[in-house]
Amino acid sequence: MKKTACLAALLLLLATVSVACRSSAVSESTTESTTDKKMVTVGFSQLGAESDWRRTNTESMQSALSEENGFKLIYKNGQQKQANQVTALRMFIQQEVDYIVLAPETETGWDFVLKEAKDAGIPVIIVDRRVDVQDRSLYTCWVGSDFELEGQKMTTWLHEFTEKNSIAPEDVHIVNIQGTLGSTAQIGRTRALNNAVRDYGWDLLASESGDFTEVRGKEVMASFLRKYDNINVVYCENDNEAIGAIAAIEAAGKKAGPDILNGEIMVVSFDGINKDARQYLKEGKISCIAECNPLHGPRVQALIETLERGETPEQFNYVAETLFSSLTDITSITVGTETYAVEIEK
Ligand code: GZL
Repeated sequence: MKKTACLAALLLLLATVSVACRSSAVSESTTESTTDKKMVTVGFSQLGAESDWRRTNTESMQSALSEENGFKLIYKNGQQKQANQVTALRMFIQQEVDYIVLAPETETGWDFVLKEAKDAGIPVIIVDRRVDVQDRSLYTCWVGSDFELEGQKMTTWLHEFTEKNSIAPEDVHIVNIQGTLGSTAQIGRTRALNNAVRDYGWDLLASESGDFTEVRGKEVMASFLRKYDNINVVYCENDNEAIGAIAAIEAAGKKAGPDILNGEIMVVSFDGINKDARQYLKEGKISCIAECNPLHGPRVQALIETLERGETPEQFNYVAETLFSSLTDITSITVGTETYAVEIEK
């Protein structure tokens, strides 16, 4: 009897030890697999949700910087206020994230908080618009568009249009519905237009910010129409403004279209993301859209993965972009020494 009891006790002891080993092995392997899958924590400060472009950009970032891709993403929407973005960056620093990604509302006012991130040893990646800081080592790299080039492509296309249709420069009466003042997209697109007005001799009647939104685009266009009776071109610095402007044009009993010597008002725009804008392009209500690509998620993911490998990425990473138009007689434009195809959409 005693022998049996000893044997049973021994077997129970062995069973207990083997379970303990297995569970520690499991926990080690789990620990090991967790160690293998070191999640990279990213604090992403997005400027807002003002446009289709912005919402598409946010979706792109969230799907690229996902758990299955090895990221823990902390997303903060700044609601178009730099102060909110500064607060978010300070929170990311407190949380000791591995990387900060910043999509800045406007270019200035970032030196102090970026210095805090640098002092905390957290690399910062700037996405989309730029930051204007004294010390460029305050951020590791930037990825986005060449906004002035977007504007140069658009104004070159407009110049080609006037040449092909024998429209004298002094007969081009243009208004600019600008983007958010002080944002890199607005600065670049506005600079390109102002330089074209100077170089080609167009009549620039007025410029005012529509803040990249449809509501403000409509309000600004309505006010322009009340003030000027000779507008025949509207340069909208994004699609949402263009949709608002067309609503105002039609509410005023006028027609958006390319026949500008016979009373139509040509609308040109930037982005190419908004479905309504692309439909307007097919219908001829918008004559040309300069692409501004929002799909920066995979690009930022690649930059972080480069840094994770201990390699150094380029500091400035530009995205290639095109022009879309429904007018078939301009199939390419040349800016400087570069020629760009125009994608015709009918
Ligand atoms: C451009 C981006 C601009 C878009 C707008 O990269 O910053 O902001 O053109 C968006 O649609 O609101």
